[in-house]
Amino acid sequence: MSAKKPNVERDVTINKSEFKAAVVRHLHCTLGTDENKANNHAWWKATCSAMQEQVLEGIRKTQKTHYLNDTRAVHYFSAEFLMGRLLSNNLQNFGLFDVANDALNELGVSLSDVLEEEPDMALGNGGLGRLAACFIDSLATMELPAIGYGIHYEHGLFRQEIQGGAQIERPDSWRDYGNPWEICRPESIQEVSLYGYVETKYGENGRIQKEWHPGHIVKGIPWDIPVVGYGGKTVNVLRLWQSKSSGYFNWDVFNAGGYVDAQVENVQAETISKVLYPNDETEAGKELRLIQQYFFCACSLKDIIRRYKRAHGDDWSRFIDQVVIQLNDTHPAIAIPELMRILVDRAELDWDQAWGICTKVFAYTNHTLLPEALERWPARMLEKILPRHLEIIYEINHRFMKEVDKKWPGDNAVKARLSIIEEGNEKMVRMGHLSVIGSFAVNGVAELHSRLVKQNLFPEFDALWPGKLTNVTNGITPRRWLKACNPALSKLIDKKVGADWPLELKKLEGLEKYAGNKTFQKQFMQVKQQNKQLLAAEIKESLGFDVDTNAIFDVQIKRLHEYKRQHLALLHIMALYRRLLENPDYDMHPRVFIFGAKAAPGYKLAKDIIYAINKVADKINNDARVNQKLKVAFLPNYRVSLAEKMIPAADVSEQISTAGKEASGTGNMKLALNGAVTIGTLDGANIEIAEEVGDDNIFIFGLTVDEVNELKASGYKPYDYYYKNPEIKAVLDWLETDYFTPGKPGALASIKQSLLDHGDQYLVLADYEAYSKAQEEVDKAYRDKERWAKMAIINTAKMGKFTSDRSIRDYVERIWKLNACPVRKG
Ligand code: GPV
Repeated sequence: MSAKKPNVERDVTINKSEFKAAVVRHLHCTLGTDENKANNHAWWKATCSAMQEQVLEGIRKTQKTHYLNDTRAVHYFSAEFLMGRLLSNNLQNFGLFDVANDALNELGVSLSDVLEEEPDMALGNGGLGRLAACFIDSLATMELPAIGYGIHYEHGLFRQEIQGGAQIERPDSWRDYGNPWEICRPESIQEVSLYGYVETKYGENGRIQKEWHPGHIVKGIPWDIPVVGYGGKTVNVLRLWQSKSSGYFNWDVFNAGGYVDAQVENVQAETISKVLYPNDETEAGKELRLIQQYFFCACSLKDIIRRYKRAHGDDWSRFIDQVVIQLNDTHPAIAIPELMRILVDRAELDWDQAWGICTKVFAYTNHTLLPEALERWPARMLEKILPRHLEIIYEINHRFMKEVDKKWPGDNAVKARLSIIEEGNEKMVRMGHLSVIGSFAVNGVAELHSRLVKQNLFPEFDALWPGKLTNVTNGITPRRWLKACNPALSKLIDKKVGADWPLELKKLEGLEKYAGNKTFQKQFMQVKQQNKQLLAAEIKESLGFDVDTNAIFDVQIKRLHEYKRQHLALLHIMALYRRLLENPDYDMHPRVFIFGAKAAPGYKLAKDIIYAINKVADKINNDARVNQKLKVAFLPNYRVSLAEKMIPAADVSEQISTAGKEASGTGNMKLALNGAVTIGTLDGANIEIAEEVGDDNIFIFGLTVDEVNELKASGYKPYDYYYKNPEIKAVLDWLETDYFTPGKPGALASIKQSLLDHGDQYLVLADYEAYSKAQEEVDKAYRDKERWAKMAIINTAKMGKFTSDRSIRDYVERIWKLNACPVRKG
């Protein structure tokens, strides 16, 4: 039953001269250019096309194998897949990186320049979308039958520019010049209905029949993105749906002289997959967003059912053996009533039978406890867009309420808490409740988070269905996040523990015995130094100033959110600046604070914090009194490909969320894997990282979840900290002056206000002193070169647990019950 360990040996054999020939052939025959005229972009496309020959063979073999074996498969439903670039990954996973490098070299072209031509595929916001990308990498690597389902956004996450310190959003256009990886599958187009009304009919047998008469029909066009497993055997696909007008022309409107109005419907259909909502962890509440969610779920379910019927006809009895659907948060939760609709209204199964199938097919992952991220849809909106689904949700709820009454007879309070419908001014549908009720398994994404899901978010559900709520700690793919992004460290590791650690990450533990070895420490830190030089060059290119690579590279990279507390780091940076101004001999090792963060375009305070970081950076970087010791670099347009450059160069990893707020974090794992030492709170997966590396190899500070709760219960007063701690007072007051924003006093005042007058929800001031002390410990530790090298090595050595292969193994064994299906030659 368990997922087999993937095979290391390569199936694909193409040598350098064949690769060269293929690239040149594609320059000529696919791109219509030649070796003399081609620019790097053309070389990139030609190289992708040469790879794509191997990839397509892999897809064909994989699909044939899965079909012949009639395998059970997991269907990963996610509104986001943050894939990043694919060429380097596909070359690595096929074992063709060196072949391609040599081939291009002989053609007078640099592979690393060519790789830089690829636009990131940024069809996601942050951690949740990148997790989906790591998971499908692991699924293919472990030769598991799997398909990712999502939306083919025309525009992914916005491109961030910084102008005068402020974030400006620009549209992302990742496929403006064509995308060489995606394969259009017009033979699998689906139609999706929207709007309209429900007719109730009475069948011959007295059975009530519901018929949905939709007002609009849109087409879903599938684009397949190949997902190459490490070793190049299994190549799964990510299937993304693009919306198009159905061509269903509204002749009534047309004949009434409304030619333009009739065309408007086309525009609306194509709007559905136009753009990714850039809000991370905030419910949008917008009609188009709900339509996006339903659109991709309906297309995907039809696709799954078409494939099932090809093998099993109208016999639904084996559906639950063949299909499991993982819901990546509640974004695809509408798939639950949609499957009910198909089974009850279309296949004419009776309700109990249909519900029995549904509740054995769906599993749900919760990624947050933040109330503003828990999706709720106005019942009126659902009624308008999906009238039949709202009826089905009411029916699900009605039956569920009876079950609740059996367990807690007459308890209306518990019913109100558990109901899918939240009564109030406006009736709301709680998608989290629907997901828990309609799934056979529910998981959180780190031990602490899963415990809080059980204790705080869904306690009664846990009592009602013991064992349904569980934990699967997140993970990251070591292929992208070490092997590909940090080749120097990878080669050093190969020499010490062998080359199969990308498949068996626990093998990194073999490094532990060298942690105290001076020679190895030197080699390890030399690699870090090289990577810091590469990042320094990037900083110079992007921001125009030099940074000292002997300084501590202190990195905080993640979406900008108050709960992630970039402003805590900012206050501390301002305090260091102040200490240096007050005492030029203030003893600290030089440090470069490096940030990458996008703010949701409508999140005012998040944008203010970006502005403040940039303004403080300007001042510090240009102040000769301090800039030998202190620099701040905010790198614009943080994205997967930039993360791949920042992570290998980090000495310190900032993971400083308010305890209880970061469900897991995954950047924390990537940074530690690359030898960065964490300064962090006891939150999310930091706790499990601390367990792995040991207390001596991590800097833990701040309030625990229990202490946070106690402090809030006893009435937290941020002003107490302001008056008690002169440094806090000084830096907060500094924000109100025009020191950092000459001529514009008060331009940074909103941060101070949020921390004092608006109650400091995330306890920045309460944790300030502990953070500042922990940073002094970091400084002290770094100055002891041997101690630091040892810590860094142990961090890399102990990250085995956090491979996404382990997460997937957990899902496979405890939730999905899948078998690996090895793909062979031929
Ligand atoms: I809900 N997460 C995210 O990136 N976007 C969201 O909309 C939601 C959650 C993140 C969590 O914040 C991280 O702690 C977690 O590591 C990640 O999801 C993957 O589980």
